Amino acid sequence: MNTEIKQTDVELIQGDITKAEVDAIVNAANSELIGGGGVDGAIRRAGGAAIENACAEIRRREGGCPTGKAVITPGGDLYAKYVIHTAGPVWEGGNSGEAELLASCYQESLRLTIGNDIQSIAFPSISTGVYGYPTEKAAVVALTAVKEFVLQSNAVPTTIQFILFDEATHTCYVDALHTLNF
Ligand code: AR6
Repeated sequence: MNTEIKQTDVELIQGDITKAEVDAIVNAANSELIGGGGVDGAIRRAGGAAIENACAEIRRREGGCPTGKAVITPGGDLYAKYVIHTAGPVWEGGNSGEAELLASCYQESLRLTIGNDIQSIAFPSISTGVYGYPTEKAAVVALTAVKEFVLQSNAVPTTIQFILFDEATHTCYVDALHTLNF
């Protein structure tokens, strides 16, 4: 599934983000930047000590990464040169600012591509695992946030991938892309 917005290619792929051949991959982290399970665990295992060392330094310097914000580290042993860590919201029913925080994760991550020479970036489905955000809703928020960033910013990566681990998640993003009329 490919679609063109301006000069940016948005791709929805089913697969494992640790294998992505892009300049930066995004990690669905926690605000403490302490390694967890899910995609966070997979990225840290594949990337090795360079990621944990850089996260430890950010923890010392800044205390972590508040929900909705993003920080950048080297990619270590990954193909990707960088990992952008963002802390998604925990789903609490939808009336606690979850959608705004989730949109912010995507936009703050994209903002970090500027100045770091990142032409291609891959996102997982942030918050829809352990954090319990309903995937249909999260897909709409994610794609809308990316679309807004692309339309508003002058410096945008040429390739933005969503790498969705399982078929059900991939289907939700494909449906959302159609609904949003990208
Ligand atoms: N590639 C792509 N997507 C993946 C992969 C992978 N290798 N592995 C899992 N996913 P989750 P969250 C999908 O739980 O909900 C961690 O412990 C997964 O199927 O990883 O934001 C952190 O440290 C799901 O669709 O992230 C935090 O504490 C999506 O990635 C907390 O979990 C997100 O699931 C963050 O929870």
